[in-house]
Amino acid sequence: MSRKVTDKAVGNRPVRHAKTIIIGSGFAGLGLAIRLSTQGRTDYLVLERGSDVGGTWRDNTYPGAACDVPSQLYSYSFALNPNWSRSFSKQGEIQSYIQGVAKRYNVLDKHIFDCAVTAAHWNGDTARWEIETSKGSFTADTVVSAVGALCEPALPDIKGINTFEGETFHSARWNHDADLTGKRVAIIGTGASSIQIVPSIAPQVATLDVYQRTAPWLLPRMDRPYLLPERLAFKYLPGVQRLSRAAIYAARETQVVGLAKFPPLMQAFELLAKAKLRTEIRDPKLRAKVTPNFRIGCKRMLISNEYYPALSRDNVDVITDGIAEIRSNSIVTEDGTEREIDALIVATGFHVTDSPTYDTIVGRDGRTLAEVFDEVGQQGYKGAAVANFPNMFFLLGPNVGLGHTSMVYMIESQINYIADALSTVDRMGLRTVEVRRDAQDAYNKGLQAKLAKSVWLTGGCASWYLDKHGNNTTLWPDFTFEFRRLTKTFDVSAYETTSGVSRNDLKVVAV
Ligand code: N01
Repeated sequence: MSRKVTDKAVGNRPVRHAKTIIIGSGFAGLGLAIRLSTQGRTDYLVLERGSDVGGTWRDNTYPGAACDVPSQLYSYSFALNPNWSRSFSKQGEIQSYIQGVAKRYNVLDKHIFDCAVTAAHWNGDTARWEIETSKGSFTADTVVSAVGALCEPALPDIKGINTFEGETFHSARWNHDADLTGKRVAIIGTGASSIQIVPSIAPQVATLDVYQRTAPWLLPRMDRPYLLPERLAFKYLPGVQRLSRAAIYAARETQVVGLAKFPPLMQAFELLAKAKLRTEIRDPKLRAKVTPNFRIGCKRMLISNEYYPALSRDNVDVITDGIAEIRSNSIVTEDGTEREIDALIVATGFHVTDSPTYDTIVGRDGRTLAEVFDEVGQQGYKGAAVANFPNMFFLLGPNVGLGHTSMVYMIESQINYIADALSTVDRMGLRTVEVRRDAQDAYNKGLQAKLAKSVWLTGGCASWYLDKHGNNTTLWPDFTFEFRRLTKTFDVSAYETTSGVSRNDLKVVAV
């Protein structure tokens, strides 16, 4: 096994160099690694802070963790999985799929695991990124950040939360050693993670207090096991699986019309969700508590057939009074009620528009990504580049997220773009490539004009889709095939470039 990277000593400290360094090996980073390998590129490394591939599917192991996008869409187009056991896959099956693809495409020897990136600085003199990690220093001509938006758990800023003495953990860091059987448990949050956790643990715990700040909209989960004939057809007639995938893709794409273009159409979904609520919650008081007060789609639409029945259980209580304080063994709400608990689960989401990773990336003018975003908001160009950060690309950067279909589709669109960017840099002999500010501004003006009429901005809710400036800097506001078209090839004309490559000062070694 040999990795073609270069090695240069700085003092006594070896600095490993690779032409391209990818940070993170979830669906996005791994997908790009596979593309580079299949193009015959050997001069890249993937730095992954975890000890395995999979990203969010490696980390989110909470009870009930499963995908809310159909299995057929939740795979790479170049590696369809005929073996999905159900129409909506569970976490373990998705993680096994990702691990299997990494092995099959032989890219694991390009990975350095347990390697957390702590800083990345652009050095304009050498035209390189200097990267500090828990496993030493690296340099790279180009860095691709593939860390994703849902990787840094957000803890609520609630008085006394650190004084709680019982078992406590975030949904994305589930402590499987903690036995919740027969315990009095509280869960804060009622988002996509919580609605999967609640029905999974409710039968096991003594009591479950669900602290709800905003009631989510729920739609039916059309989940079922695949029948043997279907699985055989997927396996031996790949065209059948492609057809099934195309049909699911097309059906879901119709949601864009209501979500992004004409929100009143979302009322149809609202009617369905209200009917579900009436059928599944018979108690009018509980039903009133969990009835949302915003247009469906404004926050992520959730799917579950078990959540409402779980809330109706005798040992489950939905608490809508705000949390005033957390004490060593209880939660006190604003009405003064104190409820004792043994364990606290925090399902309060992630740092999306304020990711701590933004503090660690320092661009051309010495400002961090966090400082740049603080000023203008989380803006980028095609979700793949940010002005002031030369030779850096992003997978799952600003305004690439979706509320209705598979992120793998967006990731593959971005992989096309970035792989073409890297080829263009080579072909044109470019030393640096940085998106032009005016190109980025024009792109964002267009995005925000589209977003202004979307349900995410008109639907009357607060959500993690919006940044502190009130702009939606997370979601793509159009059909996903439109994004695919936009990212088909690298548009070098939108970038400032410099040429002249002379990087032969480094010897090539095998590590
Ligand atoms: O997080 P969330 P999540 N006090 O941010 C509440 C993806 N995902 O981990 O709505 C009290 O959605 C907050 O309340 P409010 C998916 O993209 C996918 O559940 O802000 N409550 C909300 O109820 C998803 O969108 C799958 O008022 C507080 C909850 O915590 C994303 O991950 C499965 C609070 C946070 O919900 C995140 O989902 C799971 C506070 N201080 C997740 N702060 C799939 O199936 C926050 N909350 C693919």
